[in-house]
Amino acid sequence: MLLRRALSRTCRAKSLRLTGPAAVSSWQQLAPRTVAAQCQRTATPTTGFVSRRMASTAAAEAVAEEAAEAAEAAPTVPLTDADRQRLNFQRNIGVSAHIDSGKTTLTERILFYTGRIREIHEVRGRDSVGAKMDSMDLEREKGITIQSAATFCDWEATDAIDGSKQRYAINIIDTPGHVDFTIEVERALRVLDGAILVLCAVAGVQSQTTTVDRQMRRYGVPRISFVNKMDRPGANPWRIVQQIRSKLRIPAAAVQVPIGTEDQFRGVVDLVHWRAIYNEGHKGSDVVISQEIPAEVLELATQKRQELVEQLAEVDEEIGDLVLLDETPSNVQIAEAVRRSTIGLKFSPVFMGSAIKNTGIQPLLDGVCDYMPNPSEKEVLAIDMKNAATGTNTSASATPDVPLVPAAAAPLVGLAFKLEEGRFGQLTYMRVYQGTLKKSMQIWNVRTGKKVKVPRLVKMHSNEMEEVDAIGPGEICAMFGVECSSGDTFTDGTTQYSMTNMFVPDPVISLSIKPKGNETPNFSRALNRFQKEDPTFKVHIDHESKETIISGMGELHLEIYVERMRREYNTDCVTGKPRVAFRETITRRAEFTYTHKKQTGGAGQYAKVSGFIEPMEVDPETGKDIAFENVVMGGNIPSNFIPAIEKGFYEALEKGTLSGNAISGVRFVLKDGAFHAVDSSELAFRLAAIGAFREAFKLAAPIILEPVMTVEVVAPGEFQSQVIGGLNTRRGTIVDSEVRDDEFTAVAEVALNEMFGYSNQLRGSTQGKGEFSMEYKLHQPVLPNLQKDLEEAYRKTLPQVKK
Ligand SMILES: Nc1nc2c(ncn2[C@@H]2O[C@H](COP(=O)(O)OP(=O)(O)OP(=O)(O)O)[C@@H](O)[C@H]2O)c(=O)[nH]1
Ligand SMILES: [Mg+2]
Repeated sequence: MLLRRALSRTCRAKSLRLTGPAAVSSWQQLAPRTVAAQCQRTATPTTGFVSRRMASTAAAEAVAEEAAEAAEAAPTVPLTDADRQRLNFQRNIGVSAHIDSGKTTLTERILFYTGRIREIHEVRGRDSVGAKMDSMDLEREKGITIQSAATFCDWEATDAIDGSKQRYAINIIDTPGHVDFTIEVERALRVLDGAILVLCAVAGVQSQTTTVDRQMRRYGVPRISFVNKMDRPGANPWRIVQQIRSKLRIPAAAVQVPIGTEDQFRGVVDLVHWRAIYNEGHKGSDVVISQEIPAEVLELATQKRQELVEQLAEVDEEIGDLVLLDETPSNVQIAEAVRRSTIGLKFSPVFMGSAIKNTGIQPLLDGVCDYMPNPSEKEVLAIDMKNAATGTNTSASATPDVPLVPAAAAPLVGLAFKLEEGRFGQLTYMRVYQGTLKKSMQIWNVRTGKKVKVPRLVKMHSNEMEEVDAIGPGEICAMFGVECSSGDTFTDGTTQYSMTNMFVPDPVISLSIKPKGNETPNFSRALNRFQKEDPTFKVHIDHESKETIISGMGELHLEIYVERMRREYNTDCVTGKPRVAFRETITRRAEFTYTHKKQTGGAGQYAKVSGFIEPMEVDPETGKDIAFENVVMGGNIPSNFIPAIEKGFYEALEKGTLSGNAISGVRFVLKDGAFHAVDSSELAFRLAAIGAFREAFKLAAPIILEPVMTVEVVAPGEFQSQVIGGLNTRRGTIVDSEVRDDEFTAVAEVALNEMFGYSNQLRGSTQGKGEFSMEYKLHQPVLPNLQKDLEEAYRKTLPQVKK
């Protein structure tokens, strides 16, 4: 406890200073606001401990000073001692990583050691029960996680300094690794305060590790790295630490050293507190701590502790100063620095273990309590829609600037981050950011302005639920019977605070679908449900062919939904060939001046808009490459018509004129226009924007883009030339390759259009021993001959213009 109290105090004393190498600052550049805010937040006093343990006047003064500071930082409702006491022992963490790295297996151990489940069941285990968090039949059959699952548990953490025990409440979300289900990771990380990044001790940083890392940066999520599968032959945690530094560009260092290798792996040396930790007894439940470091790892441990201090010196001022003075930091100082720099997004401590062999999991849980932020240590900002609505800003363009405080007495603000349609109606997962959500309470949906009552409130334990009466701030829960969309914000009606939306990637693949035999209402019921639950799954009717088209993140994504229609809705379907989701964009700026005018008897329609469109790159922070800007001066267009023009622009983007695919990478700048007191309307301005955009689009040298994927292949070394050859024939560019003992990895960039049938080819050329994963990288212009073919094919589908 002393440790954690001291930590918060030291961070307050130190201002944030970037002392690290280029790698550090490049990591920070991605979330500078969050970093600064978090260090400031780390200052939040842990009065709960302080009042219990410090009696001196000086200490009391310090507490008062800290409370004053906290009140300043949180102008609304300040945290009370009771809030702090609760929040200090609350953690919300995600488990995220590449496919098959052992996230669900790890979570199963966490549930077992915390007493949430009585027995351990393995993913694809022989007992055919399956892991708790993979509750869907399809997940158990395929041995993969498809949906993220939430649970909660209590962990009695051991304080490393004084050995006291303290109970922590931990909410955990186990996420899928397959990139097809990436939205599940996205929304989990959107609402979590910290994460465990799991890595395989042999394969290390893989393609989806990089994706997950990007998602963590997007939401400023601090992460502990966990090198799992230490029991595997060829396990090498030091190579993985190196990869975290070089490939993910995060300063990282091991905080443990393994005792025994491969099948002899039996524990870890805790480098921070200089002690050995072994797992013994039934399923490793007995944690044996010894102050004696085994002789065979003593030298390595000494060297790795030194490396840890050196890494910390790069990112932490206090350790940096000590190292400069040639002083050796104490255990407490090292622990403080690890926590400070992890929460400050400057460092990732690396833990190691083997989930399957039940080794090293309890120390990881202690690490979550020691080094992950509590909910008050992560800055959360909301948009005040009252302000946003009065300006010309829409919710999409407003910047969040209202800090939320996880005080139980503050006005409620919660985010619905995930929906599930269940037998008892809609289940809505909520993260409560401030205030208290109570059963039977009236809450307001900020987007729709509708008031609803909360009929039932539950805490999720995978697919089971536990009824609760109230949920405090900083917690995760689910509500039953509240209709809403994913991403909606709820308040108690006293504020109009709205949380920003999460990043939703565009679908890359689509296919036509129709029910076998006659269409029943179940067909559209299922599609509606899936679409509501999953924002990366889209359904539309192709007006030319009249087919129902479903689009998603990959073949597996769509395959799972087709299978779920059969199982859950009794609807067998026939699907067409998967097709790539092409896009259109512009390559140069084009001006527009467009008047929409119509006179049909009564009131006419009149709207004039002028401005320009220009190419736009993806904004690395928001992931957006479409923007609407309004710079109209002097009221030439009344501000109430501006949203209609924005709407028209977005409508025009839905279908490009070259190939009928959606348009992206465009900024629309509205400079001027004119209106008529009687004939102007929202409709007229919307149509004017569409007309203006279409005209300008033709002049802006439009092109067709195709999705290019990062493909990662892992196969035994002897097949290397066949695999590389196969990727080359698909016009792939090899960007990275690595040969390990008897296995190699090749990473290539290949157009998705060239990837159909690759799994069969790979199986054939590697005797079934090769595996691959694929992730969307970017859209690139198609080759001229393909552009010609696509344009021609699209022209043929259009109604013929009479001569
Ligand atoms: N050797 C070894 N195998 C492990 C370990 N942990 C998990 N596995 C195995 O790795 C496979 C994948 O485990 P999961 O827990 O399903 O992995 P995951 O990361 O949840 O997978 P997805 O959710 O589908 O991405 C299973 O066959 C596990 O038995 C470990 O520590 N050592
Ligand atoms: Mg899993």
